[in-house]
Amino acid sequence: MAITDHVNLDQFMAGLKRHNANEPEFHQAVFEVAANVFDYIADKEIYHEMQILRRIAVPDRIIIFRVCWEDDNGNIRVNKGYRVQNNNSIGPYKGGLRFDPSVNLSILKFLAFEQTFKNSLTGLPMGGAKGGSDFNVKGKSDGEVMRFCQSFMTELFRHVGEDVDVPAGDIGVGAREIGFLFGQYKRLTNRFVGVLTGKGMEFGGSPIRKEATGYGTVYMMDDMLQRRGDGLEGKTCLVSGAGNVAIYAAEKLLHLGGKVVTLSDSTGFIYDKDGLNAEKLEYVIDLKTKRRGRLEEFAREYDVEYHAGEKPWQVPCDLAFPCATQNEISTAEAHTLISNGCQGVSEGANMPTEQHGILAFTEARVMFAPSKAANAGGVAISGLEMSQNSERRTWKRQELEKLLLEIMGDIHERCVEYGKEPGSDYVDYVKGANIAGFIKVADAMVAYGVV
Ligand code: NDP
Ligand code: 2IT
Repeated sequence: MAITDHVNLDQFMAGLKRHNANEPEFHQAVFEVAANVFDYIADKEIYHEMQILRRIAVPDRIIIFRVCWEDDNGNIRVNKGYRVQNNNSIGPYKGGLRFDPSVNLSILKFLAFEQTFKNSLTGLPMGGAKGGSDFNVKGKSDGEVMRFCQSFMTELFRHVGEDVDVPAGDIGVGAREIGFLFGQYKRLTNRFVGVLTGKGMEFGGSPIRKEATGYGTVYMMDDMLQRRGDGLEGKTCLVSGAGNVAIYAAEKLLHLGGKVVTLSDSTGFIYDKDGLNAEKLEYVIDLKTKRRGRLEEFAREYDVEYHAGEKPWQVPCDLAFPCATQNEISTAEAHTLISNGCQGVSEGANMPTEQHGILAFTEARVMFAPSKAANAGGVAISGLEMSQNSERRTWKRQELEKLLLEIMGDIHERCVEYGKEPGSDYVDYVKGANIAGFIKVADAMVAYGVV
């Protein structure tokens, strides 16, 4: 009998907090999984004997390094670089890079932990990782961003590789940054391999990778609605964020007949009562990805409401799509959404809802798709970008669109399988995603023995 057998959830979390002090986001992410998995494994002795939950909550390895670069005025600047290689039980480490001043170990550990279960849910062979830097891309010239990315990769290159660890984008890391990072990897190693995903189409990128996260988040909502005999047509939707995920979530909502009335950025949100259309969305894409401007400009251009320093959750809606960042829906905001009649939430961002907010949605029987299921479409197409790179060919857009739909449909089904409440029609998608994601990784770890 193992010595630490059958601790309860409180004891487990107390131990985790002791060993990972001052990492609230990491505690939150582990708690969300552990709370469901504890019950599921209660009568499954092998997972206790092999200490799976304890081992899964410790990253395989964390790399922290200095990143020096020169700004346009010749000043030497220093940032921190990170890669958290969380778990490679079911495939090479895989997960994005985030460049944002808020980046710290707690945030990257939570993201790498989440990524492990998300990647498992896709059904593709990918382990979990996350990395990044406290570097602020805002206000930097292209030359500064290039020099930073080159310096970052000059250290990271020795820890990644197409069969080892394959980073991608996340907040602050888009097509421009991936180009600089890939160029430097290729230069350092003299190898043209699929070491990053989200690449440009000219150098090994995949059709629909840039759209995949946002589209997938909407497909997940559509699947939840269809299960109830409903659909997106005519639904009033709140989207937060105005980056990669938010833009393509909004686009897919428009395709499927939803009415998107909000978008947000780090300085405020716009409320367009008439709803966005393709032309307005095109303006946002140009504003945010090419001109790197603020949504306030959109509000002026189209004469819509702009709420500085606020988030969109006070606006009455049918459906909400948080696509900006973690903990952007507070518990109080969850209650506001519920009392305003919100019927469903699909999380495009990673862990955007506070723990008690999730509880509030579940208790109110709101359809709630957690991030590790709802935003898995992005990494799924990343996985298929890896396959295409290995094959040295590019698949057709239609083929990938079909695969994305299928993968999101499978994830939805798996959530229903493990999350359907006995004696009721309600599906606890949080529970379903956590258990379904856990099983594959846990069983692989059992197969490997003590490693
Ligand atoms: P981007 O950098 O492209 O866009 C992020 C958007 O969110 C921007 O509009 C940004 O505002 C806003 N934002 C960022 N931080 C904050 C904050 N603290 N408060 C308010 N708004 C904020 O990132 P992505 O769209 O790629 O990522 C968004 C979320 O989706 C993240 O949680 C990420 O982890 C998750 N995700 C991303 C995937 C991907 O494939 N890219 C895949 C799965 C999940 P501003 O414009 O002012 O910078
Ligand atoms: O959170 C995520 O899933 C991502 N940022 C994308 C990861 C990836 O490897 O495509």
